[in-house]
Amino acid sequence: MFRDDLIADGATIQAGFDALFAGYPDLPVVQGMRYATHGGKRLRGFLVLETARLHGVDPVRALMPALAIESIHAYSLVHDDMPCMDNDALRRGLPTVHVKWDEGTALLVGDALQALGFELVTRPDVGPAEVRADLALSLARASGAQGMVLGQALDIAAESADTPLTLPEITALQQGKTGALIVWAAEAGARLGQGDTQPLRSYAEALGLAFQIADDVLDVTGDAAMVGKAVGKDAAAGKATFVSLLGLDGAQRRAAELVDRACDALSVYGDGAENLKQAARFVISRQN
Ligand code: GRG
Repeated sequence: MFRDDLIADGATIQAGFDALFAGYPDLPVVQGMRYATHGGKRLRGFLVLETARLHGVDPVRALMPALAIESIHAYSLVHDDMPCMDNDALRRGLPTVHVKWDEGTALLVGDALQALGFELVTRPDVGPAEVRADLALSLARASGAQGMVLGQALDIAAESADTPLTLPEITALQQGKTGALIVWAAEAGARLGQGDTQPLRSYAEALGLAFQIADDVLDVTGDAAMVGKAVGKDAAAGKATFVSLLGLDGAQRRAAELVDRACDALSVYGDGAENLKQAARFVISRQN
């Protein structure tokens, strides 16, 4: 059920981007936006659509927030891959935007995707004005200097630090860098339905950390050529990772504990949250 829904939601999100960009001019920046929003697991968009279903929200209202979080996520990847940051040549197994086009285009693609995210959550069909304002405010906090950008800044600072990060430090870094957008995506359904965000926040905080630990595990165990990642790049650069701090077994155990915690947080929803529980298990069993 979860895997079918992830695939179906991924197709809905792709169709949404196709329809959106059909009205845009055929310029390199737009080609880059299409390219950067194509593919990926669509986990964040799925979380928006699934938590909206859980709150009985009309799927039409949830589509733009789902596209918004995938757009912000895509912007972060485009900028993260640039030579001034991680300098990666491959993303999702394909050349990164600055390699396929150039650095100036990649900068603009990221900028435009970020702006698009905020445009999409404030579109009239998303719902009442107070809901759209709440989505925009929380998305700004999750993606900016209190969220993802903070995590990225801490990551950059760690590169020139004298000693590797401790476990609490790397946890705080990843809560911003990867966790904040995942939390926003999971809370979005409750925000759209004007319900309680707390259970979904608890779920997503554990899920986001499990996701990042699984990412560090995959850096060591995964097939880099398949997924376009540098195996153990952070560890090779002397940076602390969950695997370097906890060991491979310890990291896998910690991720499994976090998935249990994520599932426990959903008890208030009863059987309705089965898909979200399966999503949490998927996050630590995925191969890319
Ligand atoms: C440039 C402001 C700025 C932030 C960048 C999110 C981020 C911060 C950098 C991404 C670097 C990275 C590879 C982090 C590891 C975890 C992660 C976010 C992986 C990519 O997310 P997936 O696996 O990607 O959901 P797909 O391709 O499936 O969409």
